[in-house]
Amino acid sequence: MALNQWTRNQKLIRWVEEQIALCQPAKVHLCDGSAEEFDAIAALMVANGSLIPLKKRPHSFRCHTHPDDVARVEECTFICTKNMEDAGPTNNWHDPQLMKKKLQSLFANCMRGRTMYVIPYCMGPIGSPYARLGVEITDSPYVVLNMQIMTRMGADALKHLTGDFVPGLHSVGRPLNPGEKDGPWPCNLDHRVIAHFPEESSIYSFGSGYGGNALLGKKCFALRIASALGQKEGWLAEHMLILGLTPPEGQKIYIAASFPSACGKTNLAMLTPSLPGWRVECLGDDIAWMHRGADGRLYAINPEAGFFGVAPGTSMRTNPNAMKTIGHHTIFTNVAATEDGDVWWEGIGFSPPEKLISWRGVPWNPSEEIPAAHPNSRFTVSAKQCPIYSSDMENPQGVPISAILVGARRHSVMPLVAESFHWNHGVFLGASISSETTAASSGQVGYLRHDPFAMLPFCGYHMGDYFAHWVEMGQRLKHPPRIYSVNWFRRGVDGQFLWPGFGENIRVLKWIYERVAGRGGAVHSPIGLMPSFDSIDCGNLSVPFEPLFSVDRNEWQKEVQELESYFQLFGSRFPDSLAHELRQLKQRICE
Ligand code: SAT
Ligand code: MN
Repeated sequence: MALNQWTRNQKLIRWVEEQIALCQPAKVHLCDGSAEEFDAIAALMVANGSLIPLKKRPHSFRCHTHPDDVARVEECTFICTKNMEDAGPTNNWHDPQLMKKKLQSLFANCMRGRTMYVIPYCMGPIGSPYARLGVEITDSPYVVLNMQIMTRMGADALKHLTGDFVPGLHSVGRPLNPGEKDGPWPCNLDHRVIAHFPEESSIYSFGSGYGGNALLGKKCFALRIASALGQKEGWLAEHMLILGLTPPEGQKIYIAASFPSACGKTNLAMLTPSLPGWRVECLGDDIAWMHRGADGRLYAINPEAGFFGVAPGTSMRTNPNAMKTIGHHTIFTNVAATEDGDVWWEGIGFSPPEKLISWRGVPWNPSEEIPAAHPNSRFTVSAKQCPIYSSDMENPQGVPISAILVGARRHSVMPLVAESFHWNHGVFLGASISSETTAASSGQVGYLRHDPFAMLPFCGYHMGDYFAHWVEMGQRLKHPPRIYSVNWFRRGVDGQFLWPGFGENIRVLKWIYERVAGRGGAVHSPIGLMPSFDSIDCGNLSVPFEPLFSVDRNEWQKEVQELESYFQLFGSRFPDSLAHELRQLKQRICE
């Protein structure tokens, strides 16, 4: 189909024509998002060996990425603003003009011998006043299939694409010479660049085929670009799941919760409560866009339509809803495979069969003690397949948020849960988050780093301004949600987790529910309000209360010192109100 029959949007036509001229693809495919299109592209990939159908799961596939292209690459991710200051001290900054020059030369002829796919998509329910449109151009058929699952992609989005949109250009960065056969997982490891231009809301990604670097609707648009838009326009784009929580008797509330990548957002979003009568519904597992409603409450939509979840550790014990979600119509990336056409990963809940194909696509040898599935292996699946999917996800106005959780992975210091004294103290709790790193980003795993609101890799502007924006949002809300810090990962002296987590996390949610309803008991601690011994329903769980909630003054003095030096990074852009919270904390700790 000709471009001008596909759309009448002149800006879109011009932009696509420019990218064709620049990238010189062999063919152009204008995506319609249909099931037939998905099947045809999947068939092409199956034919060239890059996608393998799974006999045991209807309409599902597995695939492998290049062994060195398995996670987000933060060191290759840039925020390009005219003034370096505006990207802030936590982002890699690049001069926009110089970056554009570099990109022009990287993208020149980069799609030679390949098909260029043009993907129109909508982040958020189509027609919602809070939804935003994007178009991704890519030469990766894997990206097309994933975008079809992860976003509202295709003809419907295109109908709404009459005006502005966020353009995103992606290439694996490996042009093909005439007669050259494509490799199994093309990428260009030496020239990876994921560049964001928040001042013009555009994205360029070169050289990587991994999800978070290549599915541009997700982290690039829905977090980095959207957070910068939100700051300008008065809303929030956050790395948060959204869930609905209904008690045995009483009203449903909605909760948003931030945790760094691979710290259990999907598990919490799909929680199966261990307490009878409680119900959790899933509205999203990764990203929330939140705005002020006319009633002065904070409302959230999930801009995504699917889950790109971490496979290892997912089992019928830890997340039965996820296991049921991925029974069909799922793409698995970098998992291990069984001989009879199924998938396997560490922590799936049963031993591997004798013969297994590792995530690298070769027979797995258990004696080598390297994981069969990559620790950051993923499943891509539509949210609608989740047994506790909530149709509230399609509500164009979003859902009112009663509580915000800011979580981290900390083996010590942070208690299971603490409630902030008030909004600014809650923002302080979010700003103070540090977490142990995971395999979701390339680099060392398990070291502690500051990760405010789990947004360190995703905030598209100066983090000091981001804190100020949070403070300001609270001032504009008549009924702001309560803010809680949570940590499921605290360990005892024996090195074992103190809290069982997963379905038992409902006990923490129950306490939060009761607090929100104005009933639950709490005691004052220097770092926030904590459940009193009898206000958290531990039933007959044998968990040690004291070590889960203890506030060690020595540890906390060090934490305060660390925060004092970290917050200096933000200079004059660090809000006074948070500096005040830090001073107050110091006083309470030293009392
Ligand atoms: O970056 S991804 O979207 O691929 C996954 C994550 O790190 O949350
Ligand atoms: Mn994430």
